[in-house]
Amino acid sequence: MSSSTNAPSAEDEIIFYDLMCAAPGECCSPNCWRTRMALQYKGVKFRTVWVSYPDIKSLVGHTQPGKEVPTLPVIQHGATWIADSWQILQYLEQHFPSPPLLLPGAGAQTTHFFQCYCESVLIPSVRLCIITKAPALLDERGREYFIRTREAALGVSLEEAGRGQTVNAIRAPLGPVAKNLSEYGPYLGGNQTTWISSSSASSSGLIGGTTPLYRPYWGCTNRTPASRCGSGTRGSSTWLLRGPRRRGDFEARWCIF
Ligand SMILES: N[C@@H](CCC(=O)N[C@@H](CS)C(=O)NCC(=O)O)C(=O)O
Repeated sequence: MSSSTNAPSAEDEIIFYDLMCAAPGECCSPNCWRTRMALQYKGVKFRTVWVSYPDIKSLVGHTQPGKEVPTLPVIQHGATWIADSWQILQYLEQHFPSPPLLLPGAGAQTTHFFQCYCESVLIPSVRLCIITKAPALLDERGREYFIRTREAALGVSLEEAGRGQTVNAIRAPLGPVAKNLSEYGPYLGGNQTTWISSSSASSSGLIGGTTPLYRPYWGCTNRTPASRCGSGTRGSSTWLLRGPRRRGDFEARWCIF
């Protein structure tokens, strides 16, 4: 996180650096979705700067000193720049406390645990399945960059890496999520929408955007314009973060394949 002594006011517009996708105005990055949902849920005034993968370093690399591969999302508020969706959440909670996205009782630790679970267990369980489909979501330069860097990291072609992989691999790691929801839902935060829902919605949105089987069951796919992704009235935002309309729907969406 980088900051400045010229403290920005809540009135200052936030600039949100989001990942550029295949079609203008559509968002496809699960990490950026979290931030977009938080901004929209809180009703914060912001505008988006769309950044193609190969331009991330030159545009926002200074916010992540020493990091060879800097990442999005990044926000700029006045002279203050914040990188990383979790750090951005902390900042937004502090400067735009209402409505809150952290659980009042369990606070940051439980919420952080769930985000780590999404990042290090849920998404990796199907990473090789979705990695072959992700390039189609990106703009041309982003696509070329994504394929080149991922193939270099994997040491095989994306096609080869994805061979035999299916989305069913997510069934087992989703079990505890479904159990928690059915016992304590309707939200992953109990009776209210929280960052936990937004982390989970972003992960499922990515899978929904890359896996046709999910598409009919998910309201926010890679084809959902950014303006409609968690935006509009508080009601529609809540719907997106919650995903399902009825108690128990959430796991049905996840486990429908
Ligand atoms: N934990 C980070 C992860 C961010 C992340 O991995 N962002 C991806 C886009 S979805 C990125 O910018 N990757 C840059 C690259 O691979 O060059 C967060 O939540 O902000």
